[in-house]
Amino acid sequence: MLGGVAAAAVSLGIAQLVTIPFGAPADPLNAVGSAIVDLTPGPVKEFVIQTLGSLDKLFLAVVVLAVIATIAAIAATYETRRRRIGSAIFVVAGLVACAAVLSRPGATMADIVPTVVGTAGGVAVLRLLVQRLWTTPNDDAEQFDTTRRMWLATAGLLGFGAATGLLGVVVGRMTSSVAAERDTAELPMPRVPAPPLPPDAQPKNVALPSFITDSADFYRVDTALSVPQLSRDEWRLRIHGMVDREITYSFADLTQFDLIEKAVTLTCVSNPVGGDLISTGIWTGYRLTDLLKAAGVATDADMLLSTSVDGFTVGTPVDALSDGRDAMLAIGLNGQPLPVQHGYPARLVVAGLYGYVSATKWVTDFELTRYDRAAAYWTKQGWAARGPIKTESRIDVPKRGQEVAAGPTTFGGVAWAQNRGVRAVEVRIDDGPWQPALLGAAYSNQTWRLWSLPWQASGPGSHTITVRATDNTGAVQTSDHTSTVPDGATGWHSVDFTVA
Ligand SMILES: Nc1nc2c(c(=O)[nH]1)N[C@H]1C(S)=C(S)[C@@H](COP(=O)(O)O)O[C@H]1N2
Ligand SMILES: [Mo]
Repeated sequence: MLGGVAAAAVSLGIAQLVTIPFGAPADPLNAVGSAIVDLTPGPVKEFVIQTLGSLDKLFLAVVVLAVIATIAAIAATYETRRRRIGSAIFVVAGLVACAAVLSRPGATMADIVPTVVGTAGGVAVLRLLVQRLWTTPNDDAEQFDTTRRMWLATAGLLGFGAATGLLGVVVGRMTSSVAAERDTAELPMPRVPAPPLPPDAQPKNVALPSFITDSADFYRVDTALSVPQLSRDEWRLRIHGMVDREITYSFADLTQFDLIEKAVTLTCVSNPVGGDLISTGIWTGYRLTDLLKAAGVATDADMLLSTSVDGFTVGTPVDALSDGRDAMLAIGLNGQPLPVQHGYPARLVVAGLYGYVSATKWVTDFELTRYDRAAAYWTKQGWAARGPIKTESRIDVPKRGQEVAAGPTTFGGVAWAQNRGVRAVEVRIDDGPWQPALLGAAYSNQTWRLWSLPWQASGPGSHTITVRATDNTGAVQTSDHTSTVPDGATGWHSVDFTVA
């Protein structure tokens, strides 16, 4: 069994090395993982995102490696000199991996070379172990010899597999990474800069998230197992479908358009009540209306189906692109070129819509189409076709179970209703009356609002704090608890705490 695992390790290690000249799309492990992500039912994905957050990808990698090791271990026990059942199982696994590689967007026949070479290497090791190293012992001394030889060979092969695999991954990342390009890339000055932040947007005396989220702290959600590495030179944006004429922009072509800057709060539809899949950034980019004008959008097109370089799709209502909310093709976040994991070199940002229908990262393709003809990635998995962000609020202080010292204290949190704006936030302690919270200054209807509530803690005892927001249409956040599927969670956020 251990020999089988060693054969699999060599197989994967060699495949990683051979992947280097072909690039990430030819990486069989990555392709298998991505295929699993795509084939996993939506609710299961949702569960994993919610429970593991950004650790979801590490979890998947560990599971995939464990499954491969298990299959290899079992396969090896069926391999004999005459009956090559183990080898056959390796070949079948190799074929499955080839299919996964070819199922990736943009894959070519050449991309299966690393998988084929790796599979051949694995089979060769399996044969070697069975034919050359394993001899049926005649006596105890020979038994000892055979066992020792097998252990040594297996350990050596495991080490070889791990070393080549690691080398392949490290060198592959180094040669394909656009991190260095991104770090030195220029972000031109916007012609229309974002208005400055009012000094009182951030409430005092309470440790709340910063109104503008640090790029390093910005939440991240995507299906990309390895972050797409797309240089500005390689980047193209093709606009096609229901348009008067097709256009393809290069990155340099974009300079003909007005560069604008806007603060927008992004929110994930998978954000549970009280969750942290929400962040605010200052985005630099080009208005989609400008980019689309040259193509001429047909009057009966009602969906912009955008696709990323790794095949993720998003459907955005055409209405939302031209109703004055300044939907944009963003190239910068917080005054820097987009971080690679947030979509370098270009992504969509459309205020007021959950990320799965508005925020395509590494975007390369715009198809103008109709909701009755096309469906995007998450809609096919059971999420709503349209996803306007719901009015919600969250308590950041106190934390659940926190022990608050008796005396004056300040609670606080955030509230959001992008594209409508937050008018009021109310807080209730236990079953007491709703009290108005102090609101941080409003920046725009496209950003969240921070709130605080001074409170006199007298103890000891346990309490519950509950929050609800009212948006600028006058609608009060609903108390109905619904799940994140299909179009975003609702309900009031409550936090239990104690006074010492
Ligand atoms: N290419 C690509 N873009 C994507 C996604 C993705 O999986 N792939 N996920 C979307 C979702 S669901 C969200 S919530 C936002 C998150 O953007 P962020 O990671 O920059 O915060 O990206 C959107 N854009
Ligand atoms: Mo999302």
